[in-house]
Order: sequence, then structure tokens, then C-alpha cells
Amino acid sequence: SVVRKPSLALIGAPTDIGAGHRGGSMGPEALRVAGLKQALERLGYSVEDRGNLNGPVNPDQPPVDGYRHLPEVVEWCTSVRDGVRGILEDDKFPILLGGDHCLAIGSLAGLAQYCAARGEAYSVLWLDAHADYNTAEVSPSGNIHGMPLAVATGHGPKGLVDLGPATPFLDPERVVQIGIRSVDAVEKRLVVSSGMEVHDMRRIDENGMRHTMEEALYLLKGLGGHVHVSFDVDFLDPSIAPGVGTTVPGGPTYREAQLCMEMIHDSGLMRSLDLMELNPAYDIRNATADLTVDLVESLFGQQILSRHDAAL
Ligand code: 5AB
Ligand code: MN
Ligand code: MN
Ligand code: MN
Repeated sequence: SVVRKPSLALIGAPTDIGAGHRGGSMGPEALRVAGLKQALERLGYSVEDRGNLNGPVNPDQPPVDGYRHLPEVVEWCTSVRDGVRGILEDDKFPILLGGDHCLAIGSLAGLAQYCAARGEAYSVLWLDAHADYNTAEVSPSGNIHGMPLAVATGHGPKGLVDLGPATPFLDPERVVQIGIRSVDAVEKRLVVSSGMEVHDMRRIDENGMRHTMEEALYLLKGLGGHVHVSFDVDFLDPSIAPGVGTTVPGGPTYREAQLCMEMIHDSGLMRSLDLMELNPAYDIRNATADLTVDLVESLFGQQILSRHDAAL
């Protein structure tokens, strides 16, 4: 069957407002320098770069009532929400260039608004070293990039939990996580009782990436609706992806990550994408940005040999 390729739209959110380390604000430009648009065009997509969103500067302040920079995070996430929803309403496939992972609150809220208006459901495939399920009460840092899934599923501050069409704007039973290997002490309890499907690194070690992704994609396919992929670059093993603020050892290798992306592509389920947490201040000659583009190529159909031709 011939599936028409969607038109893609890139949108940058150059901020590190929700992170513990500065520098994620340079992520969108690093992805552009690494040739993201050109790589997707080579694969036959039409790609529009909508440039960068604007928002408040990072005031670099300590947490207030358990949250760092909450008013600024609300502003950034509101503009991400509107930007992502606008792309979907133009019948294009949004690719959000982060920026830290708090901005996923905005992209999920925009997607939720878009889907709610059409009576559609959506699910999320979360590729990350971290579960991102903290609340202010249990977060060790107050950094909101460690909270986006808790917020989207209704556990968080006013101003963020109400960014979608309803509160909550994401059903935890429609969240599948891959690559998790760093969960904070109390966060663990929240994650276990949340209803999210968590494929942590132990499961990947025991079952392999292939079986893990078969299970994950089977569940998502069964749930139906739009599938959003939120890719936190710290998902990858730090030996191949040093350019992030919060490295955690023991992540997917280059080949495991490629297989993961290839299988997501082949499922045909993905309708929107976040590329988050790339931090050029920690990178080496833009290698992590280059790797991210390389993986995005697999996510959008690049294959070593054409499987379609091989089957003939
Ligand atoms: B990321 C930590 N759990 O909450 C916290 O990179 C780290 O978006 C969060 O996954 C990492 O501060 C957030 C210790
Ligand atoms: Mn992470
Ligand atoms: Mn994350
Ligand atoms: Mn991080």
C-alpha cells in the first residue's frame, strides 16, 4: 500500500526554562545546523521550518513552592501548545525542537486540543532515561522538565494542568515509556500506580529492543488514535549522546536506538514528534545533534536497504 507522506513542520522552542542545567535553549539551532530539514527532504518529505517561538528569558532562580520558573514555564508551554496545534490544524505533522522537556506539556496540550475538537483519542510514546512523573511535593529539584507526564495526567499546578481541553488532558493508560533507568524515590510509587506502561532498561536487557518495541507498538495500535512520540535525547546511552544535561548510564546503544526508530516508523502510527533536551553546551562538535538527525532519518523511513524492494 502506498501511504502519502505527510508535510512536516519544524517549530523551535529555544529555552531551558524547566531544566536544571543551562544550554538546552541552543537545541533548536543545533538541530538545524546538523541538517534536520535537509535530511527529511532527502527522504522525500516537504518540510517547512516555522522558526522559533518566543518566550521569557531564564531568570535562573531557585524553586518557589516546589517549582522553578513556573510563570515562565506556563508562558513557554502556552506558546508551544498554540504553535503545535496550529501546525496540526494546517494538516501538517509537527516536529517540536526543544528546548527542555517541560515543553512537552505544551505539545501534549496542543495535540489534546486538536484531538478533542475532532473526537479523536491520542497516545504517547515517551523515549527517555527518566519517567518525568514528579510532582512539586516529591521532586528533588523543582525542575519542571522532570514533571511533564504528571502534569499532563492531571498532577501539577494550576496554569499547567489546565492548558489542554480538559484536566487531565492525557490518559496515563495511553502512555508507553521506553528506556527508563532513573526514577526518583517517591516518583517510583507514583509511576507504579499511574497506569503507564513502562518498559524500563531491565526489560530491554531481558527481552531485547525488538520484543520491547513489538509489545509497545502492539499496545499503541490497539488503543487507536493519534500517536505522539516524545524523544528525550537522554534516552540514548551517554557514550553516544553526551550532549544532554542529565546523562544516565546504561541507555540504548546506537543499534538499539536505530531499531527502536525503525520499528516506530514501520508501525505507521506516529503523527507528531518532540525532539527534546539536546544541550549543545555539553556536546562535542555537535555529535549528539548529528546523531539525533541520524535517528530521525530512521524514524521517517530511512532504511539500510529498501525492505519493500527486498520483499519483491
Ligand atoms: B528529563 C529528576 N528526576 O525531577 C528531576 O531530562 C531529573 O526531561 C529529571 O527527563 C530529568 O529533577 C528530566 C532528577
Ligand atoms: Mn530525561
Ligand atoms: Mn524527559
Ligand atoms: Mn534531561
